[in-house]
Amino acid sequence: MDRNLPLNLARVTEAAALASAKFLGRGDKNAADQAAVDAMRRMFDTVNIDGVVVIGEGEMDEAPMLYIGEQIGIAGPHDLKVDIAVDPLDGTRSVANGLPNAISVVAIAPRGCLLHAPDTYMNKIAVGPKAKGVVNINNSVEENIRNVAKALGKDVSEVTVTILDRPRHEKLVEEVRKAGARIKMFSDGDVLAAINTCFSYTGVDILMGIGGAPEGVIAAAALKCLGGEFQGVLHPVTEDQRRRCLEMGADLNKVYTVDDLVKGDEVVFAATGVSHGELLQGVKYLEKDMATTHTLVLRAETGTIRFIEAIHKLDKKPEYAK
Ligand code: VTB
Repeated sequence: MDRNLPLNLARVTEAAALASAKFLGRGDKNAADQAAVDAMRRMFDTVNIDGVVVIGEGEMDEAPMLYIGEQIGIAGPHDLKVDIAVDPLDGTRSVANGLPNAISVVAIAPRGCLLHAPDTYMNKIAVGPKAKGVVNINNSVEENIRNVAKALGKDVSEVTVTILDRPRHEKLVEEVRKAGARIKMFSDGDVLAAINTCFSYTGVDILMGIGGAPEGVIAAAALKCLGGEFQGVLHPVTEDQRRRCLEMGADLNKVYTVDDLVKGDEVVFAATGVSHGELLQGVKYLEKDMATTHTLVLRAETGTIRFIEAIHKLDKKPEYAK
């Protein structure tokens, strides 16, 4: 995989972040999402790949851009055939409501390497590299927390589990409390929450709970690069979702590991903060016509972790002006 591709991907997520951050707190999640999609799609037209979207904005009839199956990139005969997973704005509600942890995110791997996840829920567990190998999504919550505590050299009371704030997690919250660990709830964005487990300074040790399956593939791509662990079990809630999972050949009892979700070692990943978070700063508007972005860029082959801070001159990029 071209080693400059990750840096080009940073341009793609920066563009989407800059475009959607203008909608922070304006109460319009669709406008924020549309701006991110348009900007991301446009920037992809500058990237030398022969790409096909496998995780995107929906099926072709639901989404005019970045739909599943869309061919993107400007490929020459020698450019790599790749699978693309995008979430132009993970946390549309967060942006609309002026809340933290919204990101724009892209993962790319050679063709056939990213799982075509059905658009349903997935029960997930994620931990950072130090706790790799000690969790099992089929174990009890208490056992997983105890094993992570041991691996991190912490007391159980010092372990923090991060959980998506949804009514469906009431029982999980109870179990974590009973086990004696701390909880950090978040309102949206479990891709970033999974990544946070790989950086101890975010204060988060384990992600647990049910989120979107497509987001699970994107999180697994990042955790493969970061050396963390991710496990997911598909969790369709309606008969229709169940049927779709089976039609796509998915196994509802299988524990999908990082290697099932993202094959091989050639995955690259980029995420730019839209609103502020523990790991990535959101887009900040400085003096007139200036904005900053903060981007995480990862490459599994070498394991390099890059944080890129960029200052954008908005008078030269009028499409992102305030
Ligand atoms: C989660 C969350 C995402 O979808 O995956 C969630 O992390 C799952 O769906 O940011 P519900 O909102 O129905 O719980 C998002 O909120 C949006 O993709």
